Amino acid sequence: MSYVDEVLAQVQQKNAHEPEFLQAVTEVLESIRVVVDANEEKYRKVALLERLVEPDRIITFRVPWTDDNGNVHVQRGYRVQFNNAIGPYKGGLRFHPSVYQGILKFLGFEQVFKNALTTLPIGGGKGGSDFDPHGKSDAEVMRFCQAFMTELYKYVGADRDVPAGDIGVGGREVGYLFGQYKRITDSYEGMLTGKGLTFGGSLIRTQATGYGLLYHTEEILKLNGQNLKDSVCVVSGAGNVAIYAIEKAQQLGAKVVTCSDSTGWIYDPDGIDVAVLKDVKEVKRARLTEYKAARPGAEYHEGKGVWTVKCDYALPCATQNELDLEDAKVLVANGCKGVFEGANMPTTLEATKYLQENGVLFTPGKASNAGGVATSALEMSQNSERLSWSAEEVDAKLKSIMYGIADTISDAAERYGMKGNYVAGANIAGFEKVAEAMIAQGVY
Ligand code: NDP
Ligand code: 2IT
Repeated sequence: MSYVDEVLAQVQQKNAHEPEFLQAVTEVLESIRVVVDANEEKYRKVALLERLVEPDRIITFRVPWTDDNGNVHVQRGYRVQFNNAIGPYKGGLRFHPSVYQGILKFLGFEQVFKNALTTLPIGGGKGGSDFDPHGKSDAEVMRFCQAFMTELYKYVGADRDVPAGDIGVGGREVGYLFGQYKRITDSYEGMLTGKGLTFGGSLIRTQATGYGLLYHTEEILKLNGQNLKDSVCVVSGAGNVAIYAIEKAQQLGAKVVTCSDSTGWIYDPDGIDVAVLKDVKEVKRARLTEYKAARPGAEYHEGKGVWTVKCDYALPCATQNELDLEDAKVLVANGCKGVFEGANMPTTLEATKYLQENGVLFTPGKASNAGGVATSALEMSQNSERLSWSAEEVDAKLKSIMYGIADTISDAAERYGMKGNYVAGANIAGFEKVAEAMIAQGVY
């Protein structure tokens, strides 16, 4: 049996109850097969793949918090410190009722390769809780964040592990988490990113994932003789990534006609009004029915449906496995020419395969959404030198990183005779860097 198949079988056996983690590992190991086959003896000798698929450690803890009526609730908190071969663990925190160890292991594993692609010195990690911020008051969110950090502070630090936001964790939550760390440790350090601009945050971090996705898309389209101007795009999600992806797509001349949240979706034939969307989601924290109320020309539909709208390009920006084989078939039938992932692993393995086989340009989240964590690393740099860079400076660095990633994954795919297979390119380029660092540092 080949080394890849051996390790895949072990991973399946040991992690049978973590389907998202199995999916992420399968995608990566399948696409680095050619590199592993060429270096089998060298990698086997140091059990490189076995070490790559096992997190350095997983911390699990109880998070008790008190609601506004004085009732006490208990949530589960986690931090998965996956791999720090190329820098301190780095990756977001997710607060969502679906969170369990398998989701955070998949996200931490993806983060290892994504962070390698940014070219910046950051390892991979992820954390979070099954806490649901929907419908909670600010005071309840604050008490939860304080309780969460009261345990997490023991394991993080500016040179050790630097969390940030993800689903359900934005500027408000990062502020409360930072405040509690500062209070407990009596130190003021850049141990979290996505901070407010008055206390060490970086300009453009809020916009970075969405803007970065579009810079990446621009470059991939350029490599393939296409561009966004006058194209029609569909976007899913209505959170941090989706909002700034829509904003930048419009700035680049595309018309974005959809967005979605966890209960329904919007079709706005005149193009999404970003100011209205920000007011509904960032200020009021309301449902998309409020968007419809403010835009009578738009349609609101319950459930899932953005992939049924005819488009040139699709940008999934909500959550994992939100675009399946049936959706991929509809996109292809409607003439979609490219799918660029803003979320982490939003496309199932079957859908990815179908899109690639039908000539649709496809880039995986670990490449196309890396702008968020890259700008987090720029925030870490600014914190270390105790300076703040201008928005223009950060945006220029973000752009150059995202163009660079597109070129790197394109080159890596070509080097191994898989031109245009950006999934293979991203996994190979990320893996090569991490593998070299792990081998150089000895067995641990
Ligand atoms: P947010 O919490 O800001 O937004 C998530 C959006 O997706 C919301 O509109 C949410 O609906 C919607 N949604 C629909 N279905 C689900 C579901 N089943 N689970 C969770 N959300 C759902 O998160 P982000 O925009 O930050 O993250 C979106 C994706 O991008 C995630 O995959 C995340 O891992 C990834 N990502 C985020 C980065 C960042 O910097 N924030 C960086 C790189 C990747 P509702 O409004 O009803 O809550
Ligand atoms: O998935 C991701 O890359 C993020 N949620 C951002 C992580 C970060 O540390 O900025």
